[in-house]
Amino acid sequence: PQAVRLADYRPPAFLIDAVDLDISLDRSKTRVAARLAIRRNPAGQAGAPLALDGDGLVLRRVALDGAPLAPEAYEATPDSFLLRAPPEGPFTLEIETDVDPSANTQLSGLYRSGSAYCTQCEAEGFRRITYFLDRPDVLSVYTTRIEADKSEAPVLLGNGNPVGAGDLDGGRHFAIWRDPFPKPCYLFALVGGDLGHISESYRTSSGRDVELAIYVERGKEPFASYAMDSLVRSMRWDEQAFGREYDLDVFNIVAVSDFNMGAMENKGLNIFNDKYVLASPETATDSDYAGIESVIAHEYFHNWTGNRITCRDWFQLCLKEGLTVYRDQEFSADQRSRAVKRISDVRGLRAQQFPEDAGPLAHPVRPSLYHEINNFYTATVYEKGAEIVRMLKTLIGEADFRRGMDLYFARFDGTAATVEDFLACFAEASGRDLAQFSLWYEQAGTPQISVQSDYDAAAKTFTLALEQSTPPTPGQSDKKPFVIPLALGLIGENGDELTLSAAPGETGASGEECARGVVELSTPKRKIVFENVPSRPVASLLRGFSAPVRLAPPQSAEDLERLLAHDSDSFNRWQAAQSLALRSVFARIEAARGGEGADDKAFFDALKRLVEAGEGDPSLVAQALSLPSEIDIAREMGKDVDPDVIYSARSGLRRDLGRFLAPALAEAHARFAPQEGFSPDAASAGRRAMRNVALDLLAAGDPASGGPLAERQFAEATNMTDRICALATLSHLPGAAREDAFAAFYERYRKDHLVVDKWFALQSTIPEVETTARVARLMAHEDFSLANPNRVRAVVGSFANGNPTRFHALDGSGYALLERVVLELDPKNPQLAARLLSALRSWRSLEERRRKIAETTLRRILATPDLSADVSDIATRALG
Ligand code: B3K
Ligand code: ZN
Repeated sequence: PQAVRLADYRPPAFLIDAVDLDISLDRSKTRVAARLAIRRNPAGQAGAPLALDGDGLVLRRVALDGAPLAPEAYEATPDSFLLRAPPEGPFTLEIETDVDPSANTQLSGLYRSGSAYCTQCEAEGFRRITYFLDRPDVLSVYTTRIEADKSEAPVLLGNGNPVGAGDLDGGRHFAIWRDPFPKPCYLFALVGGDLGHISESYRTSSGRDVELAIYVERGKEPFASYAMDSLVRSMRWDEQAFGREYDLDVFNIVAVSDFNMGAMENKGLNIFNDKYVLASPETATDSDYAGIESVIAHEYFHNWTGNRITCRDWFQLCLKEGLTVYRDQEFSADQRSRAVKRISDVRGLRAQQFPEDAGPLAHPVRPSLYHEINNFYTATVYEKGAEIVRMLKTLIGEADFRRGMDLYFARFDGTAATVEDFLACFAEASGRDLAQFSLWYEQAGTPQISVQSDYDAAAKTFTLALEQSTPPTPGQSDKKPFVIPLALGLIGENGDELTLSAAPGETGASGEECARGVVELSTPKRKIVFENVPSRPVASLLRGFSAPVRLAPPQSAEDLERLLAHDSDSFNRWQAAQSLALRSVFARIEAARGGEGADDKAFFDALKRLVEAGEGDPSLVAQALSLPSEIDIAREMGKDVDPDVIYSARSGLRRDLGRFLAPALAEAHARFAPQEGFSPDAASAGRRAMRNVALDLLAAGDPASGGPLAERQFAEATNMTDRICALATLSHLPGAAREDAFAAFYERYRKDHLVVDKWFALQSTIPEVETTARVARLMAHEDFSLANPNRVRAVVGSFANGNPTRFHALDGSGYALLERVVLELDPKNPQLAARLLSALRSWRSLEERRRKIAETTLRRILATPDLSADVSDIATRALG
């Protein structure tokens, strides 16, 4: 396909003010009648023909202002519709198309999930339903009439408010929905099916009543209650934190089992992957509960950031996604533990976005060119996009940030906006020039900050010499300096927090910087001198991960130990533990090559004190004990990565740590045994996290005692977190006990597809040679299907992204498995196939032998005939 460039943006030549749809649902032949009220855009190109987008459509009938169109007046293919000489004044175009929902395996447009009809239109699925100006800057008011067999689809849902319904002859019935808020077509949705639901009334802060409902597969209604609870809390939070109220009479959520991503924010009718709706203590883990809470919030928050204010074009995707991720992260932080939430968000950013930014698929948060927009729903656009919003708030302060948001909502409500529009509001609210700050949207790559520190005991001054640099990324060889907010503090000898006082003159930090504990690095280098420093301090840098950067070089072990014991910033205490663990892993790798071994005594002692302290937040202790993953370690290595070497070094650390801490861990495992009753709240989840990290380390240290302990916990568990964690621990211990546990788990949960996904996923990540064959067997299992994205991700996604030693096996068997699946899936569901293939995005950082096999694999895939735009785009850029 053609490259699309931001620089080529032109306003649409036509606008579509109103859309009337009449959709008659049928399994294989759904009739879509669209009546479009069109006029020329005064800001668009004069005299242009009307070119509508289509994708695989069958045209039945077309009429202009009520009269059938002569064949020479238009040109229609399945993928386009051209009206050669449209009227100069406003006109009505009626178009009737046929679509086949049953044949739609791409899960884009109108398709069937189970026995229900549903839609997914973002980014370009509406054109698979009817011919349209399928671009986000064309906003229309929609009225949708949906007709279906009443027995097959008693529930008929659309965008906006319900305005009519009735029975028809022949067992058919209809419902009419009207959405008064102009919206782009990517926010269109409909659902028809025989669904159960739960409902609740909500009164907004200004006293409007809203009827909330969540629709699920019949019989699953009780499992939607946590999602409903999350929705109500999200609605209240958005009123309080951002002054945003809901605006329709109803808000509906529908859970479906076949969905390409997490969920979709269609106006008034969110459609969800049921993984982010359904939960019960028996079937959902704490991280499932947290995921439901955040995705429900995310989609709800889109009502203002995405729907009321949408994007002018798809290059502006971060305008709604980065901002909405920022909002959902803040919501979860307020509902749970802010520190734990920050740690888990940063873990996610480093695991997903950093590798993307460091490899061939790197792109700016606002890209300037794409071939397939569906490949840009990335960690960079979403998670780094959220970090930019967070940095903006850190730089201008909370009050100006809120004023900027208010201005943005007031000024751009009802429009399709740009990143420039957004930034202008904050520049105005804060009086600050954000021109350099906007580079965060333009330049890809993760900045690296190096730090030299020097303590002058005679002068009692402490000097920090900071330097930033950003590596080249595809299409961007030279980088300008970013504006980087660096939150910091100084920890004195006794572990006390020192008051920052800057030396006067140009090397000083400003009084405001000192007071806030945030310095700004906006030049390539900056030297800062602090005075009145009584003894050599340790700098706690990048507190709370105040910017998406890498800090180098790592601090000394002694400094890190001081931070781990004393830093007032919980994030940096956790970071110190991670850094110490990384040091240990690298020392072990050196030792295996004949270098000096690791001396972990002080590190292990510090962790022991944490475990034994027994006070404070167990979830933070659990985070400190959760060692960097193999993927974290590979990323820190950066080049010539050998996953086998990483695996054995990390396993060695886990074994030694488990042995060293064994008594403390056994005590913690017992101390945090389940209490009466189950609560998904953060405090209870923290207790379970601590208990399970203890179990896992115990078993790593001594399988002979840890194994039976895990077996017992597996058998006696009263919730899914404890059960699946026990199974995960067992999964690393080869033998009959493990296979028995997997069999028992399957027997117990075989009817619950979301739990069966866990069963598949866990087996795919077993770090043993035999696993690749196991994965092939799992793909032949009666419950496996390429048609269900969750299942494919559970088996193949988990293998490719969560099992580094097997996926990167030296015999190429892991890549061969991925290649086979990608090519088989591509004709059916290209979006999913492309997503799976991006598991190879870091191939260049591998050691030579693996690098060669990965490259050959990518080249072979790219040479396959009839590849989708999605997969060929990923393969091309990965090789580029
Ligand atoms: N906006 C959707 C993502 C659509 C992805 C299309 N390939 C979900 C979300 O970010 O809320
Ligand atoms: Zn989103």
